[in-house]
Amino acid sequence: MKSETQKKILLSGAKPSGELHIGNYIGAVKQWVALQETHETFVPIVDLHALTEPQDPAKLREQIIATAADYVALGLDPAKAAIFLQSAVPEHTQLMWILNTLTSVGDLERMVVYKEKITEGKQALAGLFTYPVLMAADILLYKPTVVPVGEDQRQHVELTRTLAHKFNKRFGQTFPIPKELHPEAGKKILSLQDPTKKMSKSHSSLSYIAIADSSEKIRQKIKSAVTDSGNAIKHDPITKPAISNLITIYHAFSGKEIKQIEKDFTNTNYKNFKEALAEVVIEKLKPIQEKRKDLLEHKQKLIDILEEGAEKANAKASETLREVYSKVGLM
Ligand code: ATP
Ligand code: LTN
Repeated sequence: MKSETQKKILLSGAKPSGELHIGNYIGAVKQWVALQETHETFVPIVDLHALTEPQDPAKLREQIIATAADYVALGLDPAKAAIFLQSAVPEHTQLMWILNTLTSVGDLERMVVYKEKITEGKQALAGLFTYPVLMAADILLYKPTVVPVGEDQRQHVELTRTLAHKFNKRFGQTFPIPKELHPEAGKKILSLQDPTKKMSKSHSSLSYIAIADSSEKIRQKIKSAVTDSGNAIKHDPITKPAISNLITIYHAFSGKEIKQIEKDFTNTNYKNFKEALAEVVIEKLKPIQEKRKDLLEHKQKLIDILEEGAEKANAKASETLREVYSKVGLM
């Protein structure tokens, strides 16, 4: 038992509700790729979560397989990480039910992401409301030590910890308390069109750079990105959120320190910096896009990866669910 709680385990996931973008990469996937070397890694494509907003079935199927291609092309290694579909492991929804019986409606009503979606005009559906409980189930099933996510998911991971504490208190020690991890820079990449909002696949495509975007599109999107007043390439997220965001993207894609980037672009202007940034992003994405294209031409290989991942995930998930059912008194 003790060794299990000490084992390093990672769980995190992305929704196939659109195209994976560089915000997803910098805020989350990049960390998964680094940590798969030292952690037992579970990275579901959370397809059931995608259904919390209306999806066209044929398009959703395409997005699911494209997300699997993105995962692998971005560096997740199926030999090290279990890559699988959430819907292929029924324990996720089964544990969700148990956690639903411990979740207070008041806690769900406080979820900022839910409130924002309603303000944006999304329908107040029960699935959208209880979506953090399904996320808690995704996480707790694998008893992870770390959950690397973007900043927008902080409150959901907090709820997960609350539910783990509640369960442990009532039924005895079961779930280790997971810790969320954020990258040092880039936990919230901002929309290219509106730096008061995070980059999001549910907003206009000009506002994000998809992993699969062509060089032309990348140049165009960066060129038309909103900038702040002035012309200095200075990282100051409070007074210059837009240019700071572009500098953070440059940092994430080039590995150059932010101070160094400021120095390198001291005597230039936004236009020159944007052109340089576009080339850095294009260069970095090129081999990823080639791999992605190749994977999508061999879909059976992706399906095999997902099946193998689901098998690994299922072994762990069924063990946890059995333990949970027994502790709560189910036969
Ligand atoms: P949407 O924005 O459409 O609601 P999403 O991109 O937030 O979707 P996911 O694909 O599930 O949803 O996100 C995968 C991971 O990427 C999560 O850990 C999330 O926190 C992170 N992430 C998403 N957007 C950003 C962003 N703009 N900056 C940093 N991390 C992000
Ligand atoms: N809610 C997250 C996606 C998500 C997730 C998870 C992230 C679902 N289950 C488990 C980390 C761990 C989102 O909207 N980005």
